[in-house]
Amino acid sequence: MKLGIIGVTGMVGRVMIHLLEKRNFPLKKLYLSASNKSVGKEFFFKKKIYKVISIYDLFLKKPDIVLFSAGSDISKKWAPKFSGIGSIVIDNSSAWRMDSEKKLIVPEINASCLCKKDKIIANPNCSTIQLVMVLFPLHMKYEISRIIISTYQSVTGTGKQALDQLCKEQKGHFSLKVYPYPIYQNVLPHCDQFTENRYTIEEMKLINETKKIMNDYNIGITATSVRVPVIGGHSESVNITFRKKPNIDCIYKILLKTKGIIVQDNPKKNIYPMPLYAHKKDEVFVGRIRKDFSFQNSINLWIVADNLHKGAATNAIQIAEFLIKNKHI
Ligand code: 2RA
Repeated sequence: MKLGIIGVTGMVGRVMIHLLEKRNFPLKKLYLSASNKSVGKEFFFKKKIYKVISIYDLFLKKPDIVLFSAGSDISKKWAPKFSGIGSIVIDNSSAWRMDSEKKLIVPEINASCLCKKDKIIANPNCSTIQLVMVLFPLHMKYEISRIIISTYQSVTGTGKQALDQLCKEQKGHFSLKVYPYPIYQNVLPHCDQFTENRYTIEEMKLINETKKIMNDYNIGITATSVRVPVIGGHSESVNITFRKKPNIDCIYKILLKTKGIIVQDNPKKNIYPMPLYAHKKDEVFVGRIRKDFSFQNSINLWIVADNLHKGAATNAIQIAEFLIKNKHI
């Protein structure tokens, strides 16, 4: 397998290299690529040095799979070129997610819909992945009619500059870079840009991507996305209303046996998911599972995952692993 990463110097790209090594991904060749200013930079993979090459040079290598994590503009420009020479693109940007011709994949949920002609595969937004991981098995059992989500999102979702802004502010240096206000000791009800309808792009991604992945456009979804001064992962408070009457014990059992999910839920022992402990993990953590006494057929729960892992790099690599296992390549 010849695999390339585009955007290797970014936060997600770095996690991708780490996970390829940790998961012993079957590789014949690994190519690391990034913007021209990073060409020549060095990375370690399995104790060997790899130099960053340009996207054009990666293109000339004709990789079997390319993991894109360099933003929408690069994906729009380069993904069709790579797919045109037979590479399979797994794209972590938002460029193709809502394109009706492209599939939006969370392997535990809908990878079986992939076929050999899918040459550009979209990786969902981080906050959506962890949400649908928990929603989907419950939807299969009780049919969700409505979801209300509030997120508490790590600065790592914005990127390295945001992490730098937080670290500098912790030390008392306030020179705003990424956010319109300080993030240290603050909470911003604002992730990504605002759209015409007064929701942010991040909120609209949660709404639209969730429906596409679950293949159900009848679910009512509303979201508020919030940036918090945290680095370990995204947290989500989720209120779910079902068409069928849910049973809390049964919900526990379903989530306990769902692959990729870890239930952390023991109020007597103060056990619940937190970004401090989800940091650098590949699973999605769920807890605070409880009945909503204010509305029929409704529950509340709390979901946490490392947005750079299952929310981005892990999911992309799992898609690649699925393609290999199922002989799509
Ligand atoms: C964020 N969803 O956390 C973004 C990252 N993809 O802002």
